[in-house]
Amino acid sequence: MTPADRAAERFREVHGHVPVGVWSAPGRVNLIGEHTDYNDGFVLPFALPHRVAVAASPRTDGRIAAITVGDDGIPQRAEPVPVAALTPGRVTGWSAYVYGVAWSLRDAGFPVSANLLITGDIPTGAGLSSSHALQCAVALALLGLSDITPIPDPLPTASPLPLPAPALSPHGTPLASTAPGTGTGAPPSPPAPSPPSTATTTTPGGTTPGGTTPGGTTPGGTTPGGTTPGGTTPGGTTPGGTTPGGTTPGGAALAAAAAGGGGVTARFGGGGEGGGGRPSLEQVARWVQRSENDFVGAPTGLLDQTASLRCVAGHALFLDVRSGAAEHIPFDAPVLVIDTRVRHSLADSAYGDRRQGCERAAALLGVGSLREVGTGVDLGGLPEDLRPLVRHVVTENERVLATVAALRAGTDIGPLLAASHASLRDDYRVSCRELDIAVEAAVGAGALGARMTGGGFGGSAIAVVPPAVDDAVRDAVRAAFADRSLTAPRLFAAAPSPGAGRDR
Ligand code: GAF
Repeated sequence: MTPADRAAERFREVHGHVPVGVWSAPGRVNLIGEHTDYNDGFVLPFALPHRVAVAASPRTDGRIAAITVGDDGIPQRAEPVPVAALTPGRVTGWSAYVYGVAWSLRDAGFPVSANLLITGDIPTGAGLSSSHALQCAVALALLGLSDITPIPDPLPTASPLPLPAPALSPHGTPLASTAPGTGTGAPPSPPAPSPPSTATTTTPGGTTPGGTTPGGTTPGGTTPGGTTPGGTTPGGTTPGGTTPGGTTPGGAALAAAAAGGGGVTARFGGGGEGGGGRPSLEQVARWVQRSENDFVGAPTGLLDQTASLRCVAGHALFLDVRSGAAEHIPFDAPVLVIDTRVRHSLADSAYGDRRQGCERAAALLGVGSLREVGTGVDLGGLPEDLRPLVRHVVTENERVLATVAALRAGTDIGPLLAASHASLRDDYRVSCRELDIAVEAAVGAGALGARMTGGGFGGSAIAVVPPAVDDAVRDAVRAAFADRSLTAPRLFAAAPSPGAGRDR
């Protein structure tokens, strides 16, 4: 039975009538582009087949009520709350993820009084974005009860994404661009299937509201719905010939990435109201982000909500967080997900510390975000603790672009995944022993590439595993954990799956 079927059935049992509708949203893995989203950079996630489903009907008493049904089948009820009384801090635990979305949508002008029943099958606390799937499914359900269906990304209009950012002098002064396609610009206007020019990209930052809101709870243990919601990396990471000169982030890499075609591009302005007042999926992602940042208190970026809402089956989503422009890149490599079972929490201070470090570094470099820093920049003027953070973000953005180029060219992305993991482990320091063991064992047994995925500090790794070595890789990973007396990891294959939507 799918999560949507289960949600509908349990809703009827609990409320004595069928729900008006059922909406669901997937978890995600990020192929590459980690900790770049809150730096206005690039990401490349795809949606998992695992989903959170929300069965919903409107209420007439101005309250919102939520029930989750986990693996044990026992409903957990959150206290119904008057919508008008929703305010940050009023609710904690798993229900904050639900009521926070209602709060955000209420402030955006939507009626949100409803009964919600939530269930799902995304492993929680595994870095697979179960909490974002929950929030996205709730958002679509609450909008759907008002007959509002967000405008999907237009398909297909092939056009390249903008890339570019000014290189900086050692002291943070923007230098003149040295490669075509660099500049400060705004996203080029729609469909022009040609390589990026010197278009300017001023679209203000991906709009992370409330970035550093501290505190809050995490969706770990109290799983809404289901199985669980809950230095050196050096240059060698830019694959051959894609990056010129080194003073600009990816002029040619972007050109290569962007000019390839074959994908499907959706382009929006920074905001996202569509025609007739229908919100875009990009706008819904921002409402969900506001809920998570300011109601739940986790200072996350836009990667996960956007992946859950905007991914499509068979594709990875190449997203420029700064402009909101996205392109669906065909992706069919066999990916093995390795959940280390080390739980992580995005509301823990380590995530916020990294984010604050990036913001401090950007301020010291005199830029709005690290997206604007070029690969050739001398970081010697920065405090020592900030240099590796910047190095990771700058090289990771390059690697996303190079990965897109490699996917289009049909070449190996393994070295890029390896370099990403090394950078996250050594420079950004968000990996952990179990993730490193998983990555090393997978690659040692024949995976083409592997890396941690998501925020880190536990959670999951991914490996690209050709069918011929699938058994060997699984055996090697299990053995590596068993040999060290670690809890057995959960392993499953994942193909790019559909994004969020209405099920019935
Ligand atoms: C978590 C966050 F929620 C994302 O916004 C992103 O920063 C990611 O960690 C790291 O890339 O999933």
